[in-house]
Amino acid sequence: RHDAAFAAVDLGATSGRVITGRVGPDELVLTEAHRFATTPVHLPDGLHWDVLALYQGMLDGLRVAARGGPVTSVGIDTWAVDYGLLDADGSLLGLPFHYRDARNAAAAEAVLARCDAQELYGVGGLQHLPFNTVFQLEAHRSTAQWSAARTLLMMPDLLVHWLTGTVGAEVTNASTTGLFDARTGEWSDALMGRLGLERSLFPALREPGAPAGTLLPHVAEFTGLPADTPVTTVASHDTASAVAAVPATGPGFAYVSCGTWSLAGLELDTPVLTEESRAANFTNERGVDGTVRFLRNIMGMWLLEECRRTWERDGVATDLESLFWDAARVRPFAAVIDPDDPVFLAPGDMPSRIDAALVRTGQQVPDGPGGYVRCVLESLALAHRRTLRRAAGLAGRELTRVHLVGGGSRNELLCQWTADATGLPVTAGPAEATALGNVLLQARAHGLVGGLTEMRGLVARTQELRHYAPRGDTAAWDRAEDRLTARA
Ligand code: LFR
Repeated sequence: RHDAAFAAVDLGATSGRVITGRVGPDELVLTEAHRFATTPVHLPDGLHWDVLALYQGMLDGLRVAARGGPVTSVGIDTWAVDYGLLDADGSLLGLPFHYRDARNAAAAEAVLARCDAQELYGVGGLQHLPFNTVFQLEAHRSTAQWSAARTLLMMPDLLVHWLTGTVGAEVTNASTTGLFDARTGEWSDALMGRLGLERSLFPALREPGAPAGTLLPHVAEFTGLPADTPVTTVASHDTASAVAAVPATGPGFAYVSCGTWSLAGLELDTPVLTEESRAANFTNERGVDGTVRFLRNIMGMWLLEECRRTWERDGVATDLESLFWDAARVRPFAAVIDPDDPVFLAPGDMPSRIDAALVRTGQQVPDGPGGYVRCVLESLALAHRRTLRRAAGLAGRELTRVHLVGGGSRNELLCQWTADATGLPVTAGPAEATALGNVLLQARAHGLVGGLTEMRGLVARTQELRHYAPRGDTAAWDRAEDRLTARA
């Protein structure tokens, strides 16, 4: 086996990155070529992705990557659920909506009035989130764009299309639409029919690892990459990529993929589509090699990011080091919230919304940024604990370890408190799990690494990980949890 370099395009809710990953038998090294903001844009009709800025950021990054040496292939992952519509000529119809747009809640209700939640869950196995693609489409249907739409492409598929001209629907991301059959791993013609959605809108599925074409001539010219550079289908849903790179070396592991969202759950072989699981709002998203990510979305570092955005607007210093320093000195459990409260979903003043939630539940509001940071991190650790315990119960599993990956794994307070709250050892890192998963899927498609176990072994051997042992006092977390339930 030789070694080779792969370019991973990884777009997230706050930043986009192009990262080069060098892979060899005992080598897995990432180099960041380019990073750019992915700030959404408010237009009169709602909140959108600036998809041209994303595309240009990706091209700029590929150009930097190309200067660093030969690139064997390119792969793209982004967040899930969002899409663009193409007309009969293949042109994009309007700017893709952002999943935090406010139009979805009413649309979700309209869909559920026609097709009940049990039926949707029985097929798609998705937790109810107001922004699931199936609900967004309902909102889109009343627009002029809709009648012209011939093809729906999920965000990474749209970017792959612009790089290569090819059209396809990558399965891990397709599984977040609500129109995908969690059992068969195929589009659900039945649900599409039931909801009056044209089957022909949805392209043929592609598995991670499948070739997705080569660069269009103008892309090759701009980036400086050879025109025969292949684009490889990766696990294009960022969470699927991140979980593929969890450095687990044995069974019984749970994961928390912690960035803007905390995605906490287990990897299973088959979906859990029971009424109990639906009521607990657990999702069954598709992973690499037909695995199932049985998890719940927890509001995640978004709470902290939005607090900081508000403080910056108000001229308050938001240097992370000092915020965490202050947070560590606030009295434990002075204030806890339920991060999953939908009031926290939309962009806007987060400290005020936290205050309102605390007042509603008869708690004192924090008297400074450190208090809010402590409230957010302790509440997230509690939510990790609640979610992982529930997942284990629903799936009939015993948990032995939590792998915390993603940007949140750099946060020592969150890692330690997650260990304390769950009573389980936490292995933290890699922070760039998503980019690693993207690179590894490409490397595998090019014969450099084997299946999931081998990929994970390579991550475990090559990446710097930190270990947090649970510190005895789970009782304090039990009491905090009881208080939260009592007040809800
Ligand atoms: C994480 C993520 C989650 C998905 C959310 C919205 O980046 O992809 O898995 O639920 O973003 O797409």
